[in-house]
Amino acid sequence: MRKNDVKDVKACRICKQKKLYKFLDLGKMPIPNGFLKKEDLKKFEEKFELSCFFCKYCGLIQLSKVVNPSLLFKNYVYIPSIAKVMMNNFSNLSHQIYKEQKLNASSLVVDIGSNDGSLLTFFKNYGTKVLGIDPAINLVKVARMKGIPSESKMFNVKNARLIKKKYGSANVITATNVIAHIDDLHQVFKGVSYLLAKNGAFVTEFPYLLDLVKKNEFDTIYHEHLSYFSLKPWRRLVDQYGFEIVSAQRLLVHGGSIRLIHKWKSNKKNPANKTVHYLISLEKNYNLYSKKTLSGFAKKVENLKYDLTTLLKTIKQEKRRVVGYGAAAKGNVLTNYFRITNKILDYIVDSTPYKQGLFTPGTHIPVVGENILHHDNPDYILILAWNFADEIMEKERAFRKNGGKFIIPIPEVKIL
Ligand code: DWN
Repeated sequence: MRKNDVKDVKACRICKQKKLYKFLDLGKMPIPNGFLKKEDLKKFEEKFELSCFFCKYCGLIQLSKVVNPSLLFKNYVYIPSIAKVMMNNFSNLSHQIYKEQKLNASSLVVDIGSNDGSLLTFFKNYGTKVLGIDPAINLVKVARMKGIPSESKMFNVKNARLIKKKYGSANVITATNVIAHIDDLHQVFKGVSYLLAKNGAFVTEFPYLLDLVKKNEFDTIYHEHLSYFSLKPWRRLVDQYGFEIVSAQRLLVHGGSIRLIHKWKSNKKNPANKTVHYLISLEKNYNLYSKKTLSGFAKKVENLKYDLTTLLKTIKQEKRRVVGYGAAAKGNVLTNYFRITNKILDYIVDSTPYKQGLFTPGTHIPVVGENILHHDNPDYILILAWNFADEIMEKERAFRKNGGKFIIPIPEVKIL
């Protein structure tokens, strides 16, 4: 491992305090989207510690280590456009923002972590100007081919200045499932403060910690996600930069997320304060910020590990076959931590072209297209992309009609 491949977190990312308490340790494992080519299977595979701190001062949950982003995001295989659920979410988001922010053809929408341009395509179809920012060169090329202007950069103050100089201020800045991936949150907010127009809106969407803890979604904890946000620490961060939350909505996507719209603070009455206070009260009533709750979460993970590995062992002893569905980053965390390898899952089905033909990191399970499943007859499908279970079971309803059974691992092990 090279010196700058990983660094220790010594202070809280939001409040800079050093009162950090480790409550979850998933051991060392490879990066979750580090899929391997066949010829690389015998090569040494770098593994990085995956454990979580709780900041006793502001409440932020964060990884104890930061893996160099160039190892994680330079050539990225995750695209949101595979899942209908995600595209519906982007459609709703763009419609809501276009209307509420009264956007028009002269408006500029900048998307931080724009991936393959899926979200911006909806804004472009409304006629607004769009610009994507993403470090993944491979996905920026895809976005450009779709007619979405995109810059292959990390978002920070320096690049915000370059963007403003070239494209002007942004009427809307969106950041969906990306803020949690960024180590220096203060750089992001300084960049947003510089780039956002005075009457602009900063729209963020990320998995909500209250859902993660309540629904045992431990496998969404991985090296890409440096922070796990809840309203209490998040409000502290936005407040530092002169923003206020003017809308807060809980969403079902990714196991439970939250969409927040931020505007520059004004002396106008902010009706969203009630919702923000309500959500923070939910967090406190659940004792989200207590060692007892977080240690209890770690115990629930061990129970889940016992339940699923015992079920799979029984299935294998009865000479029956199991395959996985959804070569998701979260699936690679679950299979690595539970040691579910290619000895248990014959393959994992995934519709993402970039993942097919590759092998999962650490567990070396082949990733195949749906057609392999449609010509095969396994007894069970373990849905690793459990956040899309309904969509997947609907798509593969013939499998169940032929007597096959689905296993859903989260929030608890269920056979359907
Ligand atoms: O933050 C992140 C979240 C938003 O998405 C990224 N860091 C990485 C990524 O995490 P993930 O890989 O766990 O995301 P998904 O979207 O839950 O992965 C689902 C996988 O399942 C994808 O590889 C696509 C696949 N899939 C499929 O093959 N057929 C999904 C559906 C719905 C399908 O029908």
